[in-house]
Amino acid sequence: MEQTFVMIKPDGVQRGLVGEIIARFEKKGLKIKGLKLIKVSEEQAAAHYQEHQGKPFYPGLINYVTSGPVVVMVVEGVNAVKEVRKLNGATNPLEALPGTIRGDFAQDIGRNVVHGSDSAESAQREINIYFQPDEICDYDYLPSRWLYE
Ligand code: DAT
Ligand code: MG
Repeated sequence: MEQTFVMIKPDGVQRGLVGEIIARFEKKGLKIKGLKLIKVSEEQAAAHYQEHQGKPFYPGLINYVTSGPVVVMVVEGVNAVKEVRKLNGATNPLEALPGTIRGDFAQDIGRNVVHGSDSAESAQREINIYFQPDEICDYDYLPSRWLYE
């Protein structure tokens, strides 16, 4: 099993999309192992987006992600990283297909509603920025036997 990190960004929370977005991950059969609503600190945002430091959109990105509460999640599945990024859709909502979260709910790359880690390694790094180990819950996810052969 693979874990990934998901964030419903401030626009997603403010626009009342939290339930809709979580429902998509649930219906896909992804196991939610951690879930909370938080305000992202400057330090967390800088650590999360360190790969983008120095790029023209970086200040706006940090401003955006720290501008209001977000929902952070630890999500598990056999190919959780890829499955989440597929459900999220392309980074730029203009290129995101209908049926994806960004394709259905966003229009602007700077307000693209949701984040998903780009690899298992990034996921572990990002989970550590936002979660304490005791906030991640291990439990029997009963649908597993109906999801995987
Ligand atoms: P993703 O969120 O799909 O992993 P990324 O890691 O390349 O995409 O970029 C992180 C976030 O930064 C992205 O969700 C939105 C913002 N961003 C990326 N490229 C941008 C650009 N050219 N202009 C404005 N914002 C951008
Ligand atoms: Mg990324």
